[in-house]
Amino acid sequence: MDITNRDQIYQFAKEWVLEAGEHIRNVIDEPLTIDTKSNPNDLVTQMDRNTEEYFAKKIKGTFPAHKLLSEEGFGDNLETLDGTVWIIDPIDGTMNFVHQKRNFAISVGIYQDGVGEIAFIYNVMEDILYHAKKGQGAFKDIVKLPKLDEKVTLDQSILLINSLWSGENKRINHEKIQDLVRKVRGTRSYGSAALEFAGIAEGVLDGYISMKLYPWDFAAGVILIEEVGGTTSQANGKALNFLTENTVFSGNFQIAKEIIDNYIELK
Ligand code: 2AM
Ligand code: CA
Repeated sequence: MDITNRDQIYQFAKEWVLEAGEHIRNVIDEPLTIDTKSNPNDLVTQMDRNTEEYFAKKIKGTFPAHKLLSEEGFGDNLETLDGTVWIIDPIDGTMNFVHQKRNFAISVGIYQDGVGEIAFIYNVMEDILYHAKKGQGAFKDIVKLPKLDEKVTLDQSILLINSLWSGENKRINHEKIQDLVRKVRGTRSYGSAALEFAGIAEGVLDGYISMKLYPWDFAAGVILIEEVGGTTSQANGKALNFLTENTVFSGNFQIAKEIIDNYIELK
């Protein structure tokens, strides 16, 4: 992707993200159609589908050769990341969207032959746009985010951790996670992977462990984190697979190795 081409794609993507977000804000108090997917707590609404369809139409209408990898079925069936691929979660944090009407995001990562080039994470209700172009740093609205703190230690860290504890997931050694929870300064769970990545990029959170994320949950986040000098991988340190679900560790390099080597034991 050459620079001119990338800037053009970035401008379209930004316009569409902001427009989709504005629409959601305008109709946030209207009644919602809520369905469930893989389980009774895995929610999807008409707004998730409509927003994804909006992006699919815009992308295919403007860039017919580009491909779309997305959550709600309007994307392409991809077997590789060859070419220009938009990886989109129309609403990341659907449970928050339904229950709280806030704390959710639109997440858009644009990849060229598997390399992350452009990222947007839009906190819709707070109207805050995190964005990045590869090699040019990460931004929160117009403010360039500094590189992550190189001096942070595990016992000064805030760790994002979600329902590792729940029945579905018996693939992790919970005793070691309990040791980790005792070791860090505090834990948080926001319920939107995209906003959790954005918080790490901003330097207000230091590490994130999830046992199950899909490419649309992390595609934009990976790019933002890389631009501030952080790292994202599977929870065992291996490279992410952008075509399947993954376990995920993301965070500050200073604590990544320590957590992955000493506290995350996958079975
Ligand atoms: P979603 O809201 O787009 O489904 C919640 O901790 C985070 O994990 C959200 O970013 C959520 O994305 C993601 N997630 C991935 N798979 C999920 C699932 N099966 N059920 C609930 N959240 C899931
Ligand atoms: Ca979603």
